[in-house]
Order: sequence, then structure tokens, then C-alpha cells
Amino acid sequence: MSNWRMIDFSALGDERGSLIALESHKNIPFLIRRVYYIYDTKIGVSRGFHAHRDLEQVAVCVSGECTFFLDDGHQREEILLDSPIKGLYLGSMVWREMSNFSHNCVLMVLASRHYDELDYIRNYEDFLRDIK
Ligand code: T46
Repeated sequence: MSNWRMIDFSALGDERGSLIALESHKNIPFLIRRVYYIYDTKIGVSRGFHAHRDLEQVAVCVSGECTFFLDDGHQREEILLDSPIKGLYLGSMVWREMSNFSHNCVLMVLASRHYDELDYIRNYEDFLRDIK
């Protein structure tokens, strides 16, 4: 089984519009210690190209769309994130590449740990070796 999955959020809507609340251990399956967002990505640019040794994240495209290419060394999948009501859960040791960012894409990511460059595996050959 892959270490990623989609999470459907419930939108609280009324005549004024919509609202989604994200809460640790409720609709987000870990304690949220960090939030970052990626925006203004130039057309044609791809990002990511790494895995994390020990990090859980949920990515939500709160505006626009982008594509995640995921690889755990056994399975590969391409996932389009194009809605604020869909979250992509990513566990540890998943190689990710993000591309096809729309001009209005705002990709928000909730993370289980503080930023730590030592947690990144940025070389694909090292990643394949480490998951063996
Ligand atoms: C991920 C994908 C989805 C920080 O200083 N603090 C942070 O919390 C983050 C996430 C990044 N940075 C610095 C590190 C780099 O100097 O911001 C710069 C850009 O980060 P990076 O090249 O790693 O960005 P992406 O878009 O390739 O990857 C990011 C996350 O780093 C990564 O954890 O899973 O988004």
C-alpha cells in the first residue's frame, strides 16, 4: 500500500460562501507543527524532486491547480490537486515532483515537523538505496 492518499474535507457553506477548517488529529492525521505555502510559481517550472525521511504532510491547492508525481520505489502515481476541498496526505519516504502549476496556484502544505534540511533526500539514487 502506498504511503499517500487523498483526504476529502467537509466544506461549511452558506449563502455567503464556503469555509474549511483543518484541525490536528481530526481531519489532519498528525499534530500540525508547520504551515507553508507555494505561490507565484512561474509557468513551466517544476519543484520538489526529493523525499522526506520522517515527515508527514498534507498538501491542499487552495487556489488553482498543480500536479504531484509520486513514487515510493514500487508504485508511481500522478495526482491532480485542483480543489480546496481535497487534501493529499504524504507520509515519509515518498519521492515527489510538482508541476503544471496554474498561474493562480496557491499550494498550502501542513507539516508534522519543523523545517529540517537534514530530513530531505534530494538525490533519487540515494532515495532508491534508502528504501531498500
Ligand atoms: C515538500 C514540497 C511539497 C524553509 O526555509 N522552510 C520551509 O519550511 C520550507 C518548506 C522551505 N524552506 C526553504 C528551503 C529552500 O531554500 O525554502 C526554499 C525552497 O524550498 P524547497 O526547494 O524545498 O521547495 P520545494 O517546492 O521543492 O518543496 C517544498 C517543501 O520543501 C517540501 O518539504 O514536500 O514543497
